[in-house]
Parts: sequence; C-alpha cells; structure tokens
Amino acid sequence: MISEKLAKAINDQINKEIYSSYLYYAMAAQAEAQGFKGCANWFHIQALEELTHADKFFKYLCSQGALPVMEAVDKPELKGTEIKALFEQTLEHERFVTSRINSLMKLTREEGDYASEIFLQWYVTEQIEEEENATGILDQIRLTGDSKQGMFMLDRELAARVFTPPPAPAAD
Ligand code: OFO
Repeated sequence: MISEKLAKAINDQINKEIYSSYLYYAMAAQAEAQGFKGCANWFHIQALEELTHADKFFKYLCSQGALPVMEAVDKPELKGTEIKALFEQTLEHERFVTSRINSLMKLTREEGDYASEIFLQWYVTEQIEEEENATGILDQIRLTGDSKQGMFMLDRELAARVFTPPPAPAAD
C-alpha cells in the first residue's frame, strides 16, 4: 500500500508530465510555424510520449488504491523560439524532470516502498534517454554552425521519429 505522502508526490508528477506534454506542443507549434517540419514532428512525438508518462503514473496510483487528482496545468513559457533555443530548453527541462524522478526515488527508499521503487526504475532509465536525445540533437545543431544545409539535414532526420508507446505492464 502506497503512503499518502508518496501518492501525493506521484500525483504532482502526473501534473508535471502533462505540463511537459504541453511544453512540447508549444515547441512543436513554433517549429511548424518556422517550416521545420521534422523538428515539429520530433516535438509532437515528444508531447505524445509525455502523455504516456503521465498515464503510466495515473494507472500506478489507481493500482495502489490511491485517487489521482487532476490539478490545473501551468501555461508553458518558451525562453526562445529559434530551433536551437527550443532544444536548449528541452535539455534544461529534462534535467529538471530527472531531478524530480530522483526525488521520488529517494522518497520510496525513505519509506521502504520497494514496489514503488521498482515502478520508478522505468522512469530513471527513461530520463537517461531523454537527456541523451536532447544532448545529441544540440550537439548536431552546434556542429552545423550557421549552415542552412546542416539544419535542413537535421530537420529531415528528425522527421523520421515515430511514436512508440511504452510497453504495457505484464498482465496480472
Ligand atoms: Fe516525462 O520525460 Fe520528458 O519530461
């Protein structure tokens, strides 16, 4: 049985995951408006993935007999609208999310909640990938310098990203 404190912290994270989705939708809109269809595709898929992260937390709370509560979602603020600025904010945001997942993990250990610790391991691994992806794209942007051709190639590459929902948990 999950503690009230941990259930509340996970509930807050549902809100943050939905905020992440909202943030990436805002970025997708910016990229689309600038004609970077591939970048827009990448952000759009990122937005969809964030919803699956929220959904996974939601289902976990339900499975633990806790009641998920949907709070208001903040309006996303973009720090810049150029493609490079969007990916810089992406990396910064994912580092923030990693710190939140780490705090949740710390809480499960303090409470001796091993079931939740195992559940959270998926997010720990996911955050490694999230940061790695954003870092990799930023490295490519830096390598292109001011080259329009380089950005065109990157945009084409990001157009290939496809949405892959996380694997469903094993049946009871
Ligand atoms: Fe949910 O991982 Fe990104 O924010």
